[in-house]
Amino acid sequence: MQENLISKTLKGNKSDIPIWFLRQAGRHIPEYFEIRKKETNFIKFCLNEELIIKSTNLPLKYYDLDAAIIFSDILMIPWAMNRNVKFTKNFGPSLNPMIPNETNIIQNISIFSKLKPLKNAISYLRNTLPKDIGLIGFAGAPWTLACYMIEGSGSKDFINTRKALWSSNKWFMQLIETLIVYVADKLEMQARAGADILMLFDSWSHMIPNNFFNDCAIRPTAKIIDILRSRKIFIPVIGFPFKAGASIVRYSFESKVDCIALDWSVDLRWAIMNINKDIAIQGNLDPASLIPSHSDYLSQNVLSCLDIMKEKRFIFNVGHGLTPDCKINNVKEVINIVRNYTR
Ligand code: 1CP
Repeated sequence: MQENLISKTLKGNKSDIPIWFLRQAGRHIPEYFEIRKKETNFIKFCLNEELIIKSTNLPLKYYDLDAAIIFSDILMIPWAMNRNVKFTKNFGPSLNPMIPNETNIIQNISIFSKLKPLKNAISYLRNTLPKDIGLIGFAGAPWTLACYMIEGSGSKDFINTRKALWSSNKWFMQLIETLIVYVADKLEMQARAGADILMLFDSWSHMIPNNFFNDCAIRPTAKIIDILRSRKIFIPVIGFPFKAGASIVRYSFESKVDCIALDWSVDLRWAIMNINKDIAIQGNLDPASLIPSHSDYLSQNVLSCLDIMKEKRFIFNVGHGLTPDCKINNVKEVINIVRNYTR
């Protein structure tokens, strides 16, 4: 039985470089829309065991990857918390916005029973996927979930969320504390069902005012990992503090993650000098480099990332999700370069 390369890298191995792609299961593969047509309501899609399994497996049909990421969405926790989450075509998610100081934050929700199809799909996938393919479970980090829950949708600046942080701080931190437990529950459920690796997406961490970065990103992440370890879940956790700038240094030392995922704006040479040397690094090709039909810079850039990370525990990935217009041939070219690279 062969362990997957990502788990090996996360545990200390430095031989071959593993590769997978953020948002690899979604919209850049035309066949996804065939599967998606079977259920037009996106929440119901994320609760349909058979469709979760098909979507998770889809990228493995096209690419030689080291992992599958379970098909779900970060907003399934707010959905389970009865925030009336809906996805509208060409608009994105909408939720009932939370009013600062509203009292109904603490609800005794059972993530385990609400997200049972996710659990069943993971068990099935772990039993059927080859052992050398890692299965990644994930959740949104508490700050990013709070952003959507207070704003009621996506936003360019999450002004209402930031305002609530300043004006109703005690309430805001109570919301973060509640989310910490639900996120830990969702991650625990995925680990128990068979996930090999967990990932926490803090996609809006660049919206956190600097003086609150510890309270809103680092401490909640450390607390989630403490809860998991206290529940005897010891699989590695990858943290993704998207675009958080220099704050990622402190995050790398204090958040207790086993690996930090870097966005495309981070200079890898700077990262290896400044980031905690005891954790692995994942990243950070610009997903936009996979859009043009032909680019002379693509292979050059992939090779330069590999050369910089030659001596490090490194997982090759993009620095944010693949976009719907990403070209399948470009993804294949990148995989080829990484597979043929010798350290
Ligand atoms: O109809 C559709 O198909 C909707 C598009 C879609 C898809 C394919 C959404 C709505 N979510 C997903 C799946 C998804 N979401 C996956 C797994 C599949 C994959 O590999 O694509 C993952 C890992 C996510 C995670 C997610 N959802 C994040 C974190 C990662 C990131 O991109 O920063 C975030 C922020 C979301 C919220 C979300 N869900 C969907 C949309 C359109 C959005 C973004 C809205 C916004 O811009 O604020």
